[in-house]
Amino acid sequence: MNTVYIALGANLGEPERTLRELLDRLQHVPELARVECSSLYRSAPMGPQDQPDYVNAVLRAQTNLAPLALLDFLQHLEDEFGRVRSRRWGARTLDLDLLLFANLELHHPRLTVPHPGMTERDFVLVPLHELAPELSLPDGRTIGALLDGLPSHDLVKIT
Ligand code: ROI
Repeated sequence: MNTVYIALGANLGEPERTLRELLDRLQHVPELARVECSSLYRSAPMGPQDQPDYVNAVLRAQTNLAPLALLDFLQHLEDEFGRVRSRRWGARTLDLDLLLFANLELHHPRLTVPHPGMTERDFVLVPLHELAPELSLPDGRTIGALLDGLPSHDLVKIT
């Protein structure tokens, strides 16, 4: 089994409800074990500002899937939970990003791990730090140090 971290984000429809339904579902899928989630956070959109606020969270799970099989599984869930993609960096009903896969560094046309944007995103680092305060990236940087390097956090904990 490998430990994986996955970022959740949604800002269309009822994002909080979408994430809670997803989390319920993930407790019962054979692909993932020991699913644990951070609090949910409300965050202002990064990118185009003319879209609703996001609800973001990070989950940790154990899996026997290989990285690309896990990616397929996550993309399938995005489709199932009604992803609507209008434009790059536009609003979406559910976005699932594989952040970390064990201590692996992977560069594949379909998948880069660690997720390249994660080190600059408060809506990823804050929930990740809540879930795993001692965690570090494969290159040795700690989540705490990355968080200290961010200019400010603009996140409100929902639960
Ligand atoms: N902004 C926030 N706050 N949360 C997200 O999950 C998110 N996802 C995105 C972009 C459009 C970059 N902005 C976001 O894909």
